[in-house]
Amino acid sequence: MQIKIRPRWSLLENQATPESVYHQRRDILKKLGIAAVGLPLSTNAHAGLFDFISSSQQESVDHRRQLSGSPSSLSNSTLSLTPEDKVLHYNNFYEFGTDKSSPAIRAEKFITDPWKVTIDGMVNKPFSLDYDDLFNQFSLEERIYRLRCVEAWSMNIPWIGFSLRDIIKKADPQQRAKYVAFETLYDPKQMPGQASSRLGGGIEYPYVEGLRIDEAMHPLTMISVGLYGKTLAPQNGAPLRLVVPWKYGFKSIKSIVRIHLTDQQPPTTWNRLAASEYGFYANVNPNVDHPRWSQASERFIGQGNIFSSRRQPTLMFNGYAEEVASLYQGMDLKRNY
Ligand SMILES: Nc1nc2c(c(=O)[nH]1)N[C@H]1C(S)=C(S)[C@@H](COP(=O)(O)O)O[C@H]1N2
Ligand SMILES: [Mo]
Repeated sequence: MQIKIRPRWSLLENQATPESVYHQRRDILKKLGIAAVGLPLSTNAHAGLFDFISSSQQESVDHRRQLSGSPSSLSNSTLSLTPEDKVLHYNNFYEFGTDKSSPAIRAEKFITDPWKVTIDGMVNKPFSLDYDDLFNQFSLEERIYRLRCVEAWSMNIPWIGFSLRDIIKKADPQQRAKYVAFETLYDPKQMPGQASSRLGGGIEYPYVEGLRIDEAMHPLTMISVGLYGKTLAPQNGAPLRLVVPWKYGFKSIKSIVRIHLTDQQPPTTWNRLAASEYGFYANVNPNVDHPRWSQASERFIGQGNIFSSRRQPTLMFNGYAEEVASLYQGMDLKRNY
């Protein structure tokens, strides 16, 4: 059993969750053999405008695998988490259609096992991982992160996974590698949005994303393989997706097949589509508005119904400024949006 040094953002979870829930949660995670490193959650809670959308969804079959041990009810009773049902039914995954309810329906039969993801480019030891490697080769931990979509809604999600840097280190990166490029699966037979420009929102596929190497190596940057105690559902980017909690959600690319180290800043899907609206950095920033709407506040998707929906202020770097602001020292964040 490895001992983890808990960073600042993991310390205060017991202040955010009722104590009984907190302990219950720890017990469950221990049984699952997963290390829990939480983050302080603020008093947000309560409903989102879109609750009625997800509650009107038809229930689809849940194919997700329990990650191990007993059934997990972790934090379901915690107000500050976005309910699992909403994480599963309110999605952006344009490969399966552009409206929020489509991915859960259209991705239901998406094949995520077998899977192959390749780490290559400017590394000394390129390698590939198959489906089982994702769950066996890295020590999984749970992390509750905020997710802030550029469309000004947000969720708090208990992800399971590991730091991206665990993968990168294993590949022995070369000094000249300055960026990391990511690519989603290209398979129009399975992904109807890739076969039809109308369904897929006019995006050029495969979906691609990128990070600077220091962003990629930051311990908060995560590869997620699960949420709410189970493997990811296809609509959330199974079997593996990126989670960069201080950046707008579109950086957190789903269903990854390639991680490529390079010395050039890689193209990114939303920047290609509308460069004036979506930059390479896409750091959450309440002081830099989207050309068409304010980013100063967000609608939190929580428990409850449409009548109790609420807005909350958006936080600089989505609440992770203390951890990541130093990465951007001296940079003009209005120009590098
Ligand atoms: N391949 C791919 N990854 C993607 C997207 C997408 O359309 N395709 N949408 C992004 C956007 S805009 C957001 S907000 C998040 C949503 O993740 P979730 O549906 O798991 O909440 O996924 C991101 N990753
Ligand atoms: Mo998004």
